[in-house]
This record gives sequence, structure tokens and C-alpha cells, in this order.
Amino acid sequence: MTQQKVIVTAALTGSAHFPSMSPYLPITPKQIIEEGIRSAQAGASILHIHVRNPDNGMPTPDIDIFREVLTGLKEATDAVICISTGGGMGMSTEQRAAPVMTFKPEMASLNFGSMNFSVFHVAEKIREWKYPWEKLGMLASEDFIFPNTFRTLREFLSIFTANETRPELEVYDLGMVNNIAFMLGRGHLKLPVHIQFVTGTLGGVPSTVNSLVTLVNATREAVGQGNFTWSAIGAGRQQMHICSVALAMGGNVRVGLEDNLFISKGVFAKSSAELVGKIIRISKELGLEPANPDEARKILGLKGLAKVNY
Ligand code: KMH
Ligand code: ZN
Repeated sequence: MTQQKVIVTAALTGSAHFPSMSPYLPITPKQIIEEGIRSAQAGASILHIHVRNPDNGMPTPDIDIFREVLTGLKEATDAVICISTGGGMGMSTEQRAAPVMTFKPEMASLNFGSMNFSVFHVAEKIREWKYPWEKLGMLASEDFIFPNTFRTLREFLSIFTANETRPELEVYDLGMVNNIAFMLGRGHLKLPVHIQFVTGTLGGVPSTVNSLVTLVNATREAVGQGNFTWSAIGAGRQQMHICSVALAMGGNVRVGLEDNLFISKGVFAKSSAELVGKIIRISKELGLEPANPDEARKILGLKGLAKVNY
């Protein structure tokens, strides 16, 4: 049965978009905090967090910058924080795991398999580069393998368990569903699991209805209907289409500037909050109300804000 409450996640800045791609991508801790507050006010119950070097917009694993953002958000909103352990290109697994060990968040992402992850094809569209590192970084992604080996998954999962952090399993391809079933079988993961299906990245499944339906059905077969909650991301211009399909299928949704920079064709979204507002309007038309943070905590079985370490 379709649930009546939908969890909307706002992904505020990410690491796959570059400062030269949009003037509205938040860079500094202050900008990321403000974007988080605006998105929560617009109805997002989860905020997915990456941080950037405030001097040049480069994604960074810097723990002090994470701390500044997390404490700033906690002062202003009770939204659930989901820290990225995907990090950014070139970060080590230790750097990616460190925020979970340090801050013990309620949730963090866990990318469930290695894959090509590239944005080099976007470089030809950029007319003016804001920072010197950007063009090289973007082009270098042609050769980037996003490393999430079984050993990494096992080690990450034991860190998540030790810190009572709920993993959000990022699934970009059918084989990753199989990886979840394998890790469940080995006892590294416990039911129910929470999955984020990602379409539209270069290296993962395309943003089609068939992709999402196939991933969800494969998970029902491999993990068991009723053994998982899920959400969907449509990276790029198909964000609202994939999220609308997810809503119709009874799933939850993630929007935000990490995944899509445009509110409509050729028009920049000025804030992730605009994208949150748009998907909530669509949800309401479908009879779905946004879950507030405490409702999201209940649906996802989270430990609560009192148990985080920031
Ligand atoms: N960048 C997204 C496509 C992560 O941060 O761990 C998926 C993501 C991964 O958000
Ligand atoms: Zn992310």
C-alpha cells in the first residue's frame, strides 16, 4: 500500500557539481547551513551533507568544516542529518569514514559498490571557470573509479554499527542490489534496510521509469517485500520525473542542488529549497504529505538527535 507520508531529502551541495556550473551552488559553511535551513523550512526532513573548501569550492573531508556545518544546522533545525561517506574524487576511505566516527550522525550514505562515476562530458559546456582546479578535476573524472569494494563495505558497516548510524544504501545499478543481498546473508547488514536508488549518473543506470521499476522489483526479490524502505534520486534534468515516479510507486524522494541545478529547462534553481517546494507540490497533488523530521525518524528507525556527537 502506498504510504501517506513521504520523506523528502534535500542534498545541498554534493561533490559532483562544480562551482562554475551554477552561481547558486552553496560553497561556504554559512551558505550550506543557510541552504539547509531553507530546505528544512520548505519541508525536507533529511539534509544530505557534503562540505567544501570555502576558498575554492573544492569538496573536502575537513572535519572542522563538517563540525561547523553540523553544529550550525543543529542550532537552527531538527532535520535529520545524513552525512555523505561517498565524499569526493580522490578522498581516501579513511577520510570518507571519519565524519561517522567523529560525529555519530543519525544517518550516513553508503555507496553499495564500485563504479565509474564521471562528469568529464560537462566540461565542454562551461564557458568560464571560477577556479583553476575545476577544469582539470572535471576532465580527470573520465578515469575515475568510485571505490566501494566488499572489504570497504564491510569495514564501513562495522563503523556504522559501532556508532549507531543508520546506513542509507546508495544503489546505482542492478549488481548493487545483489551486493545488499550478499551483505545481508553474511550478517554485515540487518533488516530492514534503507535504500536510495540513483538514476542518471554517468556510470549508473539511466533515468528511465524502467530503471527505477527494475531496481525496486529486483530488491523486492532479493531482499523481500517489506524488508526495506526506499527513496529515489534522478540525477540531472530528470530529477522531478524520477521523483514523481517514485512517489507514484510508494517511495520517498531526494532533490537538491547536489543532484540537479535547474528548476525548469534552462532556469537555475536559486536554492535546494525551490526544488523541495516543487516536489512537495507534486506530492500534495498525489495526496502525499511530507513527513516531518520526527515522522521520518520513526519511519526509518533512527536513534534520535540526542545521540549524535556534535
Ligand atoms: N552524488 C549522488 C549521486 C554520497 O554522497 O554518498 C549520490 C550521493 C553519494 O549522494
Ligand atoms: Zn552525496
